[in-house]
Amino acid sequence: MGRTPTAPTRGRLALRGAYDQAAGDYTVEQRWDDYSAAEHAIWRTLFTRQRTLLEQYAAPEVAAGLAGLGIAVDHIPRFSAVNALLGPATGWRIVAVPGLIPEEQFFAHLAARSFPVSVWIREPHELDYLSEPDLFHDFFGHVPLLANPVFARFMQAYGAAGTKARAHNAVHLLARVYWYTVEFGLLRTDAGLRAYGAGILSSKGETPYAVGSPEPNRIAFDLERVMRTDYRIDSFQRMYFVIDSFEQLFRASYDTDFGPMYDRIGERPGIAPEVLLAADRVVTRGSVAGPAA
Ligand code: HBI
Ligand code: FE
Repeated sequence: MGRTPTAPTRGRLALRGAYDQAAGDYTVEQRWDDYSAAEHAIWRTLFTRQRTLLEQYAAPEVAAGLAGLGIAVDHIPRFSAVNALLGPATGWRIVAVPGLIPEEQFFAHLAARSFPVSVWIREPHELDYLSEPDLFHDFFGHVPLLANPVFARFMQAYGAAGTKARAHNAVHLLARVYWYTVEFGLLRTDAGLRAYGAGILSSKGETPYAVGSPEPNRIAFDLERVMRTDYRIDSFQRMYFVIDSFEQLFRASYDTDFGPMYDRIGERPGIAPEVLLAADRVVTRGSVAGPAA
């Protein structure tokens, strides 16, 4: 490896993780014994609050994953204990990282079935919002579905696609797929729409908003449509893409050659999330929708 990891930049934001202690693949030790009582209490507060929303708003696979991985309310999870259950379930493991890591290493981890989880947890004044992924977002939002075999295979295929996207200069297109599925995806179920995206599930406000608000647009998932759609990082989403099953997501990422899509979309400007197209299969037309494009 031979090079010292440096913190990736995100605009002008300084990232707060201890990057100087990371290995070449950006992993660090979790050092569970170093968490303070106050940090465990933050976990407890966030976990309790989000868990109560799951039954009404989340894909049932999320609660199943939390239960199957033995995640307790009273303390920050020990990654080693989680891995002892996650490995046998799907072959995945979680690894500790200082925070956001560069795309290249992020994709490489996913392709190798390891999911990077930030070691630090937010402070009391940040319970409702923060701009970097912390342990609560990474863990509560992402890890439960890694216990689902189909979703886990999708994540691995996504990571493998990352390497190809770099060669096509299309990482920004693949990032939109991640955003609109892994972070902000909705699933159609017999009981109605449910959230499976981590950005939704780790947010107290966006969980009911994504599933039930009349404001955002919601349209049926279509891979190329997703790749063409801009997203916002500083507010609740104005567009959500709805999948019918995790199998659909896996098929879309595994069977499709993204290369021709990347070439078709190229550097064309993205479609604003408020905009609905004639070809969209609209699930709910939001109050943010502009005139038909
Ligand atoms: N690093 N720790 C961490 N977590 C992420 O979700 C993450 C990242 N680095 C890059 C990255 N995500 C994005 O490029 C994704 O859009 C692919
Ligand atoms: Fe995330």
